Amino acid sequence: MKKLLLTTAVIFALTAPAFSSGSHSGNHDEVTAIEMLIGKPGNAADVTRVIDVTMRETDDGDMLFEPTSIEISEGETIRFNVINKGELEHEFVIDTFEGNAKHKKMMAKLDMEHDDPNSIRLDEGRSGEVIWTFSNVGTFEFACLIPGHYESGMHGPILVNIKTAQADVEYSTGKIKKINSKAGKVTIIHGPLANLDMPAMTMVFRADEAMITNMSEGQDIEFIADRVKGKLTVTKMK
Ligand SMILES: [Cu+2]
Repeated sequence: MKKLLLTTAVIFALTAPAFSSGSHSGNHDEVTAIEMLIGKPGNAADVTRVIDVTMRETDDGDMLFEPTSIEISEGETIRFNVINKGELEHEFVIDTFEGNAKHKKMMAKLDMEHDDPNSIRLDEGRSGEVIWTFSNVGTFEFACLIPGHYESGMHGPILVNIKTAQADVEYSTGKIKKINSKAGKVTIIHGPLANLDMPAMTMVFRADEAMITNMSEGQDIEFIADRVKGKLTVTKMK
């Protein structure tokens, strides 16, 4: 009797995984355990950048993500702060185009609820996060795979670019024309700004207090400017 029970248990153990992977029609479960083409689950401690993602419907019956496309440098670990500002349930899934297309097909048959590290599903008004390390260069996709939502506009490309070394940013030359320390602004007659793709001209830049203290009108400088919160800012000077 004992022997018979044991045999039954063994048969069940062998059958169960085969059945569960069959119902998922593929290696859905295994995929998350290993590194995916798009990268791998990231650690909160490694986050290099935060990207806010909004999901909502429009009055015209469209559904969308904001932003509509995402650009990332190879190796970056991103915290996606995802918020559902719509009135329906939505999800944010990142994968290859093929992966999403396959998943979408399955979802059309059965509205599965994802709980993989590369996705988050949110009820209306809720927010959550996905932390992901993009270890491979390529074009990937973010999407909502709830039936009908992709077709209503809920998808966009993720471009993972080759990493450009910070050391490659060249200093530009300039002459300080005017300083407005109160407003944190400085007018510089400058040469081309290669990293910003800007020709030589005279422009107003932001600069923090410490930077301005080291500046005087008429001074020749070498500097690096970048967009900080949408404003052209002097980030380095020598
Ligand atoms: Cu959706």
